[in-house]
Amino acid sequence: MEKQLMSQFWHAIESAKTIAIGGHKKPDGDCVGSSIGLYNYITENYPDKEVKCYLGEYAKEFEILEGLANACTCVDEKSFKEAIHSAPTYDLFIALDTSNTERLEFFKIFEAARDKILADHHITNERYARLNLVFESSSAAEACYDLIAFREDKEFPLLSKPVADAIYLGIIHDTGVFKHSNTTRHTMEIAGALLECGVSSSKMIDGTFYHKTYTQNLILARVLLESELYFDGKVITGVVPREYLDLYNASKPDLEGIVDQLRITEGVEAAIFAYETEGEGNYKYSMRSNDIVDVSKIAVKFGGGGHVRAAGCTIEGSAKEGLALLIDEIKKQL
Ligand SMILES: [Mn+2]
Repeated sequence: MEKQLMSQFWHAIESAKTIAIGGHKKPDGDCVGSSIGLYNYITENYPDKEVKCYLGEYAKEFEILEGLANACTCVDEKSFKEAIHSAPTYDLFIALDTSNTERLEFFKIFEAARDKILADHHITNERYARLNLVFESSSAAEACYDLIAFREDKEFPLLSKPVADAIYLGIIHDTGVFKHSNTTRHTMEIAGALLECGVSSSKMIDGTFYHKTYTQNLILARVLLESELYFDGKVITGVVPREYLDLYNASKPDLEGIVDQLRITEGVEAAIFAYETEGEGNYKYSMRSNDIVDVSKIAVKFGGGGHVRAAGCTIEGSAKEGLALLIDEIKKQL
């Protein structure tokens, strides 16, 4: 990343008195980790600034992060509306881990802010802010680390535990605990430096990544039981209709990780996981691939986005119709 852009990023923060940090809808570990990491760093280093994090409904496991409860405004739909309604006009909005404005959960607050900047790692980022820093990084959390390292003027600065834990959490979630192809030497070196900051590594990995609630296990089991294979087992699909959420008393965060379980099935190249969104009769699709298929290309075709090996989109209509369209696109690449 160009030094000039990074210096402009910090200049925007320094020039603002009130700052909002926000990420994408259905916040995952990277979205929460990068937001809280940057929040903790700014509040530690600029105690005179008023900073608030705006995150949608996140998984309970992330409460492991120090600062999360203080930082955040919102966890459910009711408080979401209240937060939008009562939000002041911020001097600066920092959007993290979000490739376009449709994906940005608190777009209204972003729109109203006097200045807007973003830091992201999605190749499909639409550069919708005044200042756009799109890193070639494993995660938004890794991008935040590089931004902090730039400000500290050290390759591997010593960070406080609340900052280090949050960034570590973001990295492990977007790299699948350092196993996805987006993990680089730099990612590992940062992780090593974070260990020296006292990160609770096994607590973060087990507590937020491998740990599953009983509800999550039940819904995962149901999806696996009903999963379907195509093209000699190269493609696998799994579906969660709205009624399953009620049946198992589950919510959206409980669906996290299901697509990865599908992807690791022997012989599978690409996995599609579909779940019905509230009210509208649409399905949201998460796609993963192992070696060949560029799922980001497919997602973009249907108005979504993401990465080569992990991407998503929303398609109107039944899961059967949506899956047929996506399977057809995958077939072209196989
Ligand atoms: Mn991310």
